[in-house]
Amino acid sequence: MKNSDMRIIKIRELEVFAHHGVFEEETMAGQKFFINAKLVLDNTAGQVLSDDLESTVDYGEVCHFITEYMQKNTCKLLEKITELLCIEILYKYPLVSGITLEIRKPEAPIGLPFESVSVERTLSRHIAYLSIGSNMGDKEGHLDRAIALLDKEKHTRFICESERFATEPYGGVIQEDFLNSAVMVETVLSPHELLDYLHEIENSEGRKREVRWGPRTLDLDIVFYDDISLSDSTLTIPHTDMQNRLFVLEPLAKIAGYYRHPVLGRTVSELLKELEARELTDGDL
Ligand code: A4P
Ligand code: MG
Repeated sequence: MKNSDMRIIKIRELEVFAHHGVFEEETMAGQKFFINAKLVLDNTAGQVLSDDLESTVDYGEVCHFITEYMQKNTCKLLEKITELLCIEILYKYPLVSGITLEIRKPEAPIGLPFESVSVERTLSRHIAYLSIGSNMGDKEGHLDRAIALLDKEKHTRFICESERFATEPYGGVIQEDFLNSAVMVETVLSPHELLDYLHEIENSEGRKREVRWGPRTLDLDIVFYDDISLSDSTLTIPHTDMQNRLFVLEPLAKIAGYYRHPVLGRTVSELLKELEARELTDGDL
């Protein structure tokens, strides 16, 4: 990201009296915490001259939100409260795309002279588009439960799903028809963490990896993650074969037709049209 495209709001040494800690004396009596936050706001170029609070994030409101969240929740570990607060702020303030938060505890019961201890965490919010499919057992049920699980943990939020399409199997394995859709999520996970989480969800629906491209209770693939392009031994984003798959493009066009493939440089709707044209030509041969 270019520096001119972002704005940074910093909050320094916000003092909050709260009850986080491992020891009973900490959770009972409470103590002072100091919070430092750096909020990254994207795409603010057009708003440089705006003098309107609506065009930015109200730091006063953020300070009150942090104070209330710190006081309403009690965690043993500074790590946990820091993580939770980062996630809550990212989801509550859509203009904030990234945050670095430090929580300092100057009165931690250490029994030695020290100035303070603190935990710092940096997290960013990302948009991912997933392709989801099932061709075994209760297909609708597998998809329903996958979507509920995508929204269960704090690190990932379900935003929307396309309609579901009954599709013929792609890839040459003779098997039952699939039920496919596309899903948009917001997540603070990295691409590999998201893949691990999708595998957990697949496993919870009894997914077994027996035949490549074979029958499956549930398959969750990452199609896009922001506009990144990456490839290693476990993960390729955008999904390598998405431009050749009607069962990916057709649902995806319903929720992200305008989304531009970062490598091919064409939108999902354009890729869909091109694939349909290719399939028509192949059918004519
Ligand atoms: N992997 C690499 N990149 C990704 C990514 N972007 N998203 C790796 C998810 N996984 C990715 O996948 C094998 C490995 O691919 C993963 O462990 C991950 O490290 P898998 O789901 O374990 O195995 P698979 O699904 O049998 O193989 P593959 O090649 O991923 O198949 P696809 O691409 O998932 O296709 N026809 C219709 N109509 N509808 C379908 O949904 N699905 C498939 C499976 C075949 N035919 C279909 C459908
Ligand atoms: Mg897969």
